[in-house]
Amino acid sequence: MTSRKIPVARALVAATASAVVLSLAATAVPAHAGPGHGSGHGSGHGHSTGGHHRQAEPLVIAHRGASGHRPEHTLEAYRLAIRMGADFVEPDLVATRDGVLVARHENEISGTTDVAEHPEFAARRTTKLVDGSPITGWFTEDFTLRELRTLRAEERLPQVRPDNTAYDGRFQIPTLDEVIALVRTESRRVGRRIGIAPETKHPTYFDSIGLSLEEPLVRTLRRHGLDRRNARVVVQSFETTNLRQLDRMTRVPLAQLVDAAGAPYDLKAAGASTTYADLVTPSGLADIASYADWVAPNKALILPRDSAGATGAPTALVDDAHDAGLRVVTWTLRAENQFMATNFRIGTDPNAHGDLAAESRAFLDAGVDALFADHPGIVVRARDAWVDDLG
Ligand SMILES: [Ca+2]
Ligand SMILES: [Ca+2]
Repeated sequence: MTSRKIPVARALVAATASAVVLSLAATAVPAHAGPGHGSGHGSGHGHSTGGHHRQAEPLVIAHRGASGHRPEHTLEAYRLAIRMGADFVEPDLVATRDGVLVARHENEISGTTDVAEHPEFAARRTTKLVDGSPITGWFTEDFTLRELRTLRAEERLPQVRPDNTAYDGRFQIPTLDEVIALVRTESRRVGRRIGIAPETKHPTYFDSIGLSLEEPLVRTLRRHGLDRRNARVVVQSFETTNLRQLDRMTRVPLAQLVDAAGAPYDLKAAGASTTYADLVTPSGLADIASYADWVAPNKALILPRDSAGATGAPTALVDDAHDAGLRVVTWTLRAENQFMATNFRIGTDPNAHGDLAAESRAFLDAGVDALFADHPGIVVRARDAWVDDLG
């Protein structure tokens, strides 16, 4: 573990050895600290969960932008999220054929663009093995940035979010550079320092085709002056190997994503039997804390559903993660009934909105430090009310 990655809780225990360093670090922390500000005590709400004192106001991260309202991963979706009050926006990152990082949830883009309507690209439809699964469609790595620019974004869930299809065909696929520029511009406009939470998608796969994601990511962060420990940036991955690499490549905070089932593909590909469940045991969390600052579990790992599909008491995960010195961000809060536990649903229409504010409160009460949300406006209001209630 490098010294800069020492979680603050543990660092405070060892304060006799590093009191001077800590006090210097503390003076450098801005009032409203972001992910990775282990010493971000600025807001001082003093909320206590299971004996753990909350370090800062919980953050709302707009998942793929305000993806509940606009086609995901477009500048328009990110901009709307910021105007709705989101603290961070999340671009998922994949590579183009010429090695440019662009924002898409998947390298296969038939579900989120109009590529199928472009006869000039018809011959590029193909089947590839991605993380061991055969996927058929069109892939970003087969297009130059210039070619991708001729495509337009489409709503990924047209049945669930029919209103969003009004924006189909209007927005381009943005580059990481453009997302960072937008965040900078919008931060000035709204008077808040908006953060960015890029996710490296399929890093083992991209290595296998000679388009490693980490180097262009770190280069881009550096070019924008964001390769800093206190930058409002957190880089996420479902894989472990590339986060360990990034820990040596960049100063920005890192987040280990953990799904409710399965295993990190890098470990699987290496023949290891380690599962996501192993990652969130106390010893697994301690290992994550050696290279990352955040753990980002699927929300079912924090509030599991009972046989009726309702949430009850939280698991030990949030407390265990805090004990390991990690902060916790969970995913994904979405307004539609079908994505919620039964106790938050309103009516029986799977596409109608349930009580997202109640779901937000349940996870805040469970002690999470941040929430990924498709509908950031609702979650920001719920978070603000929850913080106010703390007095
Ligand atoms: Ca993501
Ligand atoms: Ca790589």
